[in-house]
Amino acid sequence: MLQKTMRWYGPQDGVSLQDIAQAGCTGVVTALHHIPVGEIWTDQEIKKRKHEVEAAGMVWQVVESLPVHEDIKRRNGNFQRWIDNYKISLQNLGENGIQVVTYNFMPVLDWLRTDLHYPTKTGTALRFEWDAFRAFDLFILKRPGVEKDYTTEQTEAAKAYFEKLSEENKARLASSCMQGLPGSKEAFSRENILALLKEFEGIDEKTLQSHLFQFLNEISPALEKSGVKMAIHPDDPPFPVLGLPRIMSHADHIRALLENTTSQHVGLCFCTGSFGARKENDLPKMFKEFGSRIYFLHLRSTARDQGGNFFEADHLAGDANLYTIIKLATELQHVENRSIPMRPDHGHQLQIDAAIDSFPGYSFVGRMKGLAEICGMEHAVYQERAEKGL
Ligand code: CS2
Ligand code: MN
Repeated sequence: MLQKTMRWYGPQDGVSLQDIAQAGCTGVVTALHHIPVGEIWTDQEIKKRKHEVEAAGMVWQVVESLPVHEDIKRRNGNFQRWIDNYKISLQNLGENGIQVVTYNFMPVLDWLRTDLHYPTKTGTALRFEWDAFRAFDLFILKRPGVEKDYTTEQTEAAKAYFEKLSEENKARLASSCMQGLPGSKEAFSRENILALLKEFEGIDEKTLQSHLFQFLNEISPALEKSGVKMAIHPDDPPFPVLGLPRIMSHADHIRALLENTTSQHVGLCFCTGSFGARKENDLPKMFKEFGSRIYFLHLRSTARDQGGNFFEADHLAGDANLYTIIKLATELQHVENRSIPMRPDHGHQLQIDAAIDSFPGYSFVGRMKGLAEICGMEHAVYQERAEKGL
């Protein structure tokens, strides 16, 4: 069976560990958000969090994220020091029995949506719309050189979109696109983002890819020694944005990762919602090809439209066929005799969730609904297997 988990942002999260346990989770996905990026996660701090989770009757199943310092992505500044620290953190995590680390290698931004409260029949969902995003880029961020990234048609459409927005909705768009990193309540500012983007000038897809592979090969001895597996989260959304390269958006990117790294401890966080936002990504095919290197599963669905815009659909709806993925995961677990950690990833914000101070996408009741639907599908898969005598 999949190991049922939910993300917990630590003591600052409005959703408590008891809530998560009551939802039927046996594990928690968490991170030490209070430790500055790059610094060592000490044995003491790890133990403190681990005991907190265990006191609620669960285990700390996966770290999400042990963030990779921007210097490592650029391979300049203090990158060597951050890599050395990273190895020590991995060692400390391994010694505490935490064996999966999820991270991403997206420069500057961790994830991006243009609307955090897109109304659906069942509450509100996170949405990404190209016109809105281009309007942000062109008329709010006013990124130097932005014009050359878009066609006249795209610019016109973004302009028309922007002109129709009320002042309040312009501010909403800005704050949605500039929210801070996971676990932080501090938003980016325009100046902030522009300065960070400048630091990545001249770094293209190939360069960023080679920085990722070098980083992973350098930490591989520490991974093997500590037993920790690195599960990379796909780009979210899986397209280049703000002129930044993206290197974990489709199957070719995954193949490149596996071909250029040496350790079996290098693997994937298979996020159906992120990969699924790109229509060429055939999720079942990808799952079959890369299954043995999937160390963590994020289950959520996205509904795309013709223009490549998407919103986060209910777990039983949208374009990702989660039933097929759960079926494939069940087969894989039997063949490989292992149990894969899974979290329902995001959920809708239901009316009742508004009363809880949670992070966007991490509502309690909405995620619990997603988890219940996932459990139902998994139950059906097992029932079917039993009927077939498997
Ligand atoms: C999530 C994460 O968007 C996703 O698929 O799994 O990327 C997460 O929401 C971000 O890290 C922000 O917390
Ligand atoms: Mn995800």
